[in-house]
Amino acid sequence: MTTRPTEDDLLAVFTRADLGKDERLDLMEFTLVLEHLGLAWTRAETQDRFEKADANLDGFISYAEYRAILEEQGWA
Ligand SMILES: [Ca+2]
Repeated sequence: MTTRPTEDDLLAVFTRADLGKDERLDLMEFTLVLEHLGLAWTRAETQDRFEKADANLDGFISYAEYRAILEEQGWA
């Protein structure tokens, strides 16, 4: 991705990755987000980011948590 994604893009990426359609991402779905954003990480790095993104420690990434991690990492 060469340009900064818009809010619509970010929502589209989240929605596309949310295969369970439960408005939250598990680790596998989070991996899809990274692929959509063109970020290639190892399994260990992905797991580490996932755990950091999961602010309320429920094992899933909500849209708010997803937005927070994107901003914190400077991806959006
Ligand atoms: Ca969570």
